[in-house]
Amino acid sequence: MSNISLTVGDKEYFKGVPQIPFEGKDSDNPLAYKYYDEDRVIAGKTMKEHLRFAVSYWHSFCGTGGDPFGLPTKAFPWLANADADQQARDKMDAAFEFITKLGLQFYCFHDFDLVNEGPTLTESTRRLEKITDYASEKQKASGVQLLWGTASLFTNPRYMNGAMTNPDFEVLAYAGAQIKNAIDATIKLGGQNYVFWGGREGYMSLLNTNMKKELDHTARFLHMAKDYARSQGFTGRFFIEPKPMEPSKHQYDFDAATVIGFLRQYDLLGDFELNLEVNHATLAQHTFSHELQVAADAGVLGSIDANRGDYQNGWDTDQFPNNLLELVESILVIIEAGGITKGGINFDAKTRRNSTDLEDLFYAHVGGIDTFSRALLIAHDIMDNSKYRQMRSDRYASYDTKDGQAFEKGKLNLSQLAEISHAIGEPKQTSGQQELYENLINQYIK
Ligand code: XUL
Ligand code: CO
Repeated sequence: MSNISLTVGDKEYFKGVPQIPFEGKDSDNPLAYKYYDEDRVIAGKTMKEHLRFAVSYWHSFCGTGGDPFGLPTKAFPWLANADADQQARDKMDAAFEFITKLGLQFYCFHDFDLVNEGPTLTESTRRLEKITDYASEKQKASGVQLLWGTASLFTNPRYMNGAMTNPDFEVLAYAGAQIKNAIDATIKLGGQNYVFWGGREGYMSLLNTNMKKELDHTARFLHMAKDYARSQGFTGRFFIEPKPMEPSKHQYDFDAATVIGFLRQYDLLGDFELNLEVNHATLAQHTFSHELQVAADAGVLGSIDANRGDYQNGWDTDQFPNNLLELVESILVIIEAGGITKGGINFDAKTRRNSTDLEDLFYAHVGGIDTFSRALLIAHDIMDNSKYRQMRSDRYASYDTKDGQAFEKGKLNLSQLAEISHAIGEPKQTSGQQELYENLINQYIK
């Protein structure tokens, strides 16, 4: 059972929704977990420790269903009070009720998810200080923790030309003030990580853009943010979240490989890792497992934003994850990388515009949590009981002995490679057996 206690104050927003129980795969209760059994131990860790699920504040408590063609569709009761401080507290009551009813451990926020941005920087700062006092109390009472905090440097019109990359120093300085506040809030709430997603850090047209200057500024900014956070005692990780486009035409943090190159170039590896999002991988024309593999191989696999895109649409639909095969393939990579240890799985996903019942928020999370849980069980089964790992290492067996091993160890030069090949002649053909691998994965989806 969850060690998270339910403290909802005197208001209950999700009336009639109980604490979500685990009932197993034969249950037909839509408000029960079929696969997420938090205390079940797999490979020495509980499911809860493996998965480290987080609820994202922005979609679930702030996202009211507006889109470029239509007005909001969702009248969340916690947004009804016009007083800024009271509305922020109501929203937080709803958030903690929701997270504790799901039995989850973590949440994530942007600064201006917690509070509405004020008319001045001073007023925004005051609002944030007030709500983070309240969040401290709610965290203490419930046991819910902060997985990561971040700052919204893309919503306000002042950032239309970028934040850290803005051609105007005054805008960059404002972004600095905002990030300082968001880092302070994260530290105050014991946040385990801090995220940078650069929605406007890119360009719409190269004609008016000095790319080198903008990237140099970004690196300088990230060093400043890291140095400030460390000086304030923050020991967590910083994550960069790659995304190729939207809202910018081209974003500098295009994909995992691009960000790793940037971090290496500007001496930021060591403190910074990646927060990878499924739908962002899709937009970059990669599979999610590709992005995970690139990060894992560079030692920077930090955290996950869980959702899915739409294979017919070219934009960021942020749907709740339900593609089991995609997640099994992804979790195979995560297991080989040693798991998600410092980050977690944050549901950066929104219910559809026409999913307007409060229960829909629960169905969406229950479904996403169960899909990840089921994928975790299947992936471990594949790793432990199938020939998958062996098949893949056998494929490279020619590098384990003799000349292949000498090549890997750097003991052969190009002339020697040529001599070896002359002696062997035409290599024998070896099948890649893709279909066999695919069948094996499918066989374990049961
Ligand atoms: C946008 C996105 C953001 C980041 C945090 O596509 O994913 O919500 O996760 O700023
Ligand atoms: Co995200």
